[in-house]
Amino acid sequence: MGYVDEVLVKVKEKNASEPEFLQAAEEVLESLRPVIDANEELYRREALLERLVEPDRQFKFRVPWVDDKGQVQVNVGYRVQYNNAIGPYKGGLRLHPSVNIGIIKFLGFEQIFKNSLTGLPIGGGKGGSDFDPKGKSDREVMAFCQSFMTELCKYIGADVDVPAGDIGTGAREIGFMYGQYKRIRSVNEGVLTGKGLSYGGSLARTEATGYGLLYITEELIKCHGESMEGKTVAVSGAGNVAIYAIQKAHQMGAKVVTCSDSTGWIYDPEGIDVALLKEVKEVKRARLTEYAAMRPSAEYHEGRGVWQVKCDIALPCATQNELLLEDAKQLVANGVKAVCEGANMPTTIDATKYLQENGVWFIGGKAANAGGVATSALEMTQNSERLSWTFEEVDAKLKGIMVNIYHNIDDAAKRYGMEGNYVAGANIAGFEKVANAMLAQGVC
Ligand code: NDP
Ligand code: 2IT
Repeated sequence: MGYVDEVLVKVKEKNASEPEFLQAAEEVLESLRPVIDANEELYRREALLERLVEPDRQFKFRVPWVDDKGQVQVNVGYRVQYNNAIGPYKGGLRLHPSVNIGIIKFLGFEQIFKNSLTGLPIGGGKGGSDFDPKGKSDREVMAFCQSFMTELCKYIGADVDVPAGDIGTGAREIGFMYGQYKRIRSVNEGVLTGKGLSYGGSLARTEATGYGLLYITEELIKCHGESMEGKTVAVSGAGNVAIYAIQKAHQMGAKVVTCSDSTGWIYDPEGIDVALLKEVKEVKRARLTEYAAMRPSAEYHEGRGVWQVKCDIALPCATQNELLLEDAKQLVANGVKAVCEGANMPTTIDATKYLQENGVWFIGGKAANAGGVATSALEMTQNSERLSWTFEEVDAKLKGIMVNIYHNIDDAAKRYGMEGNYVAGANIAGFEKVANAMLAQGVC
C-alpha cells in the first residue's frame, strides 16, 4: 500500500466520528499523491503526513455566562492549534450551534494550507463555540465573549496564536474579546485580528475576504480570455464574506442576482442592493424577508435554491457542504463557467469532481477565500510596527496577494501535469512550503 493510502486508513480509523474533518483530510491527501509519491521514502520515514494531520494541541473548555434573566448558561469552547511550522497559529473563531471538535479540526486543517498560500508567515489554527449569537442581546454576547476569553487568553498571544472572526464572530464579538484579553493580560498587542479601527484594526479587513474572492475570480476569468463585465453571478450567504463579494462584483461590472441565509434565499433580477442588504444584516441583524419587503424587484423563497438560478459565475459564501452534486448538475446545465469558494469547503467532493469534469473552472476555498486571513496578517504587521496603512495600501497588497495565489496554484497544477485543476494546485503549493519548513525543523 502506498504511503498516502496507509495514512488515509489511519486517519479514518482515528477520526471516525468527525465527518467534516475526514472530508477535508481526504481531499487534501488524495490531491497530494503525485508530490508524496515523488518523495515517498523520505516522507514516510519522517512520518510527515501523520504529523500534518494530527494537531499540535487542542483545547476544549467550559464557558459559563449569565443571561439577561439571571440564568446561568453553559457553552463549550474550542481552540485547535494545528501547525505552526511557518508562523504563529492563525485562524478564526466560529460561533454557531453546530460547532464541534470535528468542524473546528476541519477548519484548522484547511487553514494550514490556506495560510501558507498567502505567502505570509502564519501557521494554522481555528476555534469557536456552540454558542448561538442569534437572538441574544449585546449584553449577553458580551457576557459570553468575556467568559470565553477568560479561558482562551491562557493559550494565545501575538507571537503564539492569533484568532479572528468567522461565522457568528464579527467586529462586535472581537471587540468584547479584545477588551477582556487586555483586562487579564494588561497588554495591548495584536492578539486578535478584525479589531475596530480605533484600537488596532486594519482598514479593508472587513471587506477583505469578499474582495479577495473577486480579485482571484477576476484573474481566473481574465486568464481564460474573458472579463467580469456583464457576467451574472449567484452568491449564497448574506454575511461578511457574501456582502463584500457582492459589492466588489458590482464594482467590476457584474450583476449578482442572489443571496441567502440559513432560512431562505433572495432572487433579485435587478441585482442585489448592497446598501439595503447591509442595513438588514449588519445593522438590524434581521432575516432576508426584510430585504424582500423593502425591495420590489426581489423574490424571497424559503429553504435553499440559489444554485437553481442561471448564472455565469457561482460564489458559495455561507458554510460547508452547501453546494451538493444535484446543485452542481443544475449549474452545469445552466452553463456556469466558474465556481469560486468564498466559504470553507462549501462544495462536496462529488460536486467538485462533477464541476471539474464538466469543464467548470473551480477554485476551492483555501485559495479563493485566503484574502481574509492574508489581510489579518497585514493587520498583525501594522500592529507590530505600530502604524496604520491606508485603505488603498492594504487593498493593493490584498489584490497582489490574490493574483499571486492564482498564478502559484495554476503553476503547481501544471508542474504535476494537472493543468486547470486548481484544487490540487492549491493543496500542493500550500503543502510544499509547510512540508519544507517541517523537514528543516526536525522531528517536532
Ligand atoms: P457570517 O456569520 O458573517 O455569515 C454567514 C452566512 O452564512 C449568514 O448569511 C448565515 O445565515 C449563513 N449560514 C451560516 N450557516 C448556515 C447554514 N448552516 N445553512 C445556511 N446558511 C448558513 O460568516 P462569514 O461570512 O464570515 O463566513 C461565511 C463562510 O466564509 C464560512 O464558511 C467561513 O468559515 C468562511 N470564511 C470567512 C472568512 C472571514 O474573514 N469572515 C474568511 C474565510 C472564510 P444566517 O444569517 O441565517 O446565520
Ligand atoms: O477561514 C478563515 O480564513 C477565516 N475565518 C479568517 C481567519 C483570520 O485569521 O483572519
